[in-house]
Amino acid sequence: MATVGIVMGSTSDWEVMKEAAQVCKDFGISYEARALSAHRTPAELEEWMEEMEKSGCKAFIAGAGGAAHLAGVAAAKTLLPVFGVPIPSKYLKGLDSLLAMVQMPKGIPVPTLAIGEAGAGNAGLSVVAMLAVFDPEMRKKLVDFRAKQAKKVAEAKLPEL
Ligand code: RP5
Repeated sequence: MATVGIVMGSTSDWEVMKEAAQVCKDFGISYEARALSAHRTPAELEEWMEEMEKSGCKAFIAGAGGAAHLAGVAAAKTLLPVFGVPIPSKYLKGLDSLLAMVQMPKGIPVPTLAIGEAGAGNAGLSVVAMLAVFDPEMRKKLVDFRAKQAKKVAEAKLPEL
């Protein structure tokens, strides 16, 4: 059983999507990551999502590039939240992926993060924040993470001229 399902349209998306997996790992959240496509393997995607949901998954993170319908299709198949991560694409640099996710018509939402690694990491942190609402231990971890991050930024030195 995994708490988070991380899905991406292709194994080529892993370089970006591993940031989401890393956040899950850092916060002690179990995850299962799969490369499954909305158009190349629609049946397998549906089957995997059903299995994940049955075994207690609480949220999905979906990353795809180009005409990135994966997150929208995934959101249509579940009542669980699906966070979208636009993957940088070859010609349009991920703007196409971003618009495909963020411009979902009203009714099936895809909360969409930034293009690329920052978005993948923030998708992981969004799941953390969601779980922290009901889990005091997770909340404590998030408080510690924020404090550590703030300290690092506040103590950073600018280079001398
Ligand atoms: C999308 O097409 C994937 O999410 C990936 O970002 C993009 C390119 O896929 P590959 O041609 O590298 O398999 O479906």
